[in-house]
Amino acid sequence: MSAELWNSAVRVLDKNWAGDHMVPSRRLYPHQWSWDAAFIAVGLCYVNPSRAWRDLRSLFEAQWPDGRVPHIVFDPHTAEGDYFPGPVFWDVPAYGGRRPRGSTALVQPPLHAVAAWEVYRRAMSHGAAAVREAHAALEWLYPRLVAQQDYLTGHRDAGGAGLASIVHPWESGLDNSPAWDAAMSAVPADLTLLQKYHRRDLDVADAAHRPTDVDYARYLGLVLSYRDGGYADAHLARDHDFVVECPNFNAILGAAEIALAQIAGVLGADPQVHRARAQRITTAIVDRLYDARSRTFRVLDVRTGAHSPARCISGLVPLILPDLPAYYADDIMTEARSARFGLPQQTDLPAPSYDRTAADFDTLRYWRGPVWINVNWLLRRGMLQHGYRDEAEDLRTAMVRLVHRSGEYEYFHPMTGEGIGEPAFSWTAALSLDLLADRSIPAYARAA
Ligand code: 9WN
Repeated sequence: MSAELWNSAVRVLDKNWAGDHMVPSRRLYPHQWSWDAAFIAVGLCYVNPSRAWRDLRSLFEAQWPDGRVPHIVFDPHTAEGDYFPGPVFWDVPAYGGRRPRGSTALVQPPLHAVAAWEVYRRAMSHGAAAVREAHAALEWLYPRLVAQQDYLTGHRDAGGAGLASIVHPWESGLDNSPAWDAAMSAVPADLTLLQKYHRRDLDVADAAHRPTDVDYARYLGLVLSYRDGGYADAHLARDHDFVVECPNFNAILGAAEIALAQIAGVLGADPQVHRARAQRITTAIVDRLYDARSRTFRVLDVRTGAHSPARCISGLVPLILPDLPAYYADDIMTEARSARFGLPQQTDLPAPSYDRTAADFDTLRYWRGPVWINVNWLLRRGMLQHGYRDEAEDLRTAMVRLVHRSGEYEYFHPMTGEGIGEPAFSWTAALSLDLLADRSIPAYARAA
């Protein structure tokens, strides 16, 4: 089983390589996506470390002067009509010597430092030239990764407590999650936008899987209002209609500082500053995103100060923080094992994206129920981090079994395991390689 899955995952990554970057999938996502590149690098480095570095480098070459790393870098060879909303809709001006309309203006979870560290620590098994390549790549990336963190904890600290706010559900990576419903209900839905603009996702994907028109109108409206303000971040909490702090996004922000501490150590820079930042982020996540009544981590609406009522997989991801006190790690594991996320007896599948017991649990619609490999990969990493080795191993085998049985799909039906969304999806393929190869306890275990 392992060899078969390994070979087919490698074939997916070969097919999706576009010369200097990887596309998430050929049909639905024909450009480069930010957090996809991080997940992809984690697995691609086993078979082609040079491509893993090239992909990360292509992404960071599109970094804005203010430090933001765009959520999509547009491929100039892809026609405008092949993806919506494309370059013309975003209308990003030229910056840093790059052509205009080269990227979006949103961000995604900053998993790249974690990915860079993973690619670096695997370079050893590829020989001396790969180690030299990895060292040079880290030197190039390090200041850029730091600038990314500074942007997120500076410009995006709309809540004033040292966490990053996201200003659009697309920034979360968990786009259509019920975690946004409460905050999104206050965002105007101008349905005439859908007469003006054509939803290309519905041409290539099943409407029952994709966001509703009302949600999509809100997505477009949020981009247009951010665009009208020149994509500036001043006064976000006052002027922007959607400003939230997400436990998944901020846990990755904290994990990035731990990885930066490791990278700084290799490069002779100061690791301590990163460890201190990681600690501050963990403390702020606990202070602001933990709901003591339900003993879960929730999305916080910065504008209203309210926690989202939805229990989503994003609330389990703070487990990746090594400094998270055991008390909270235990709560996350209780939630993960419960009927809401746990592996029910009739299936042996990884965790769904949303509470299985919720009345609006949806087995098909994007991030509202289906199983995704990337967030389960994060959850497993957190389990290893906090010593839940048996559960981590069960989750690893559940993921490998699922992808082997159903194929490298974008996501999976949470009851049957059937593959849905895009086939030949890059991060599912890449993370399968990592899950097949890596049974070790991560070597970054605890911030000293
Ligand atoms: C919008 C590319 C991206 C992922 C996101 C996933 C989806 C796009 C969409 O695809 O988002 O960015 O059309 O919904 O939700 O996590 O990065 O794979």
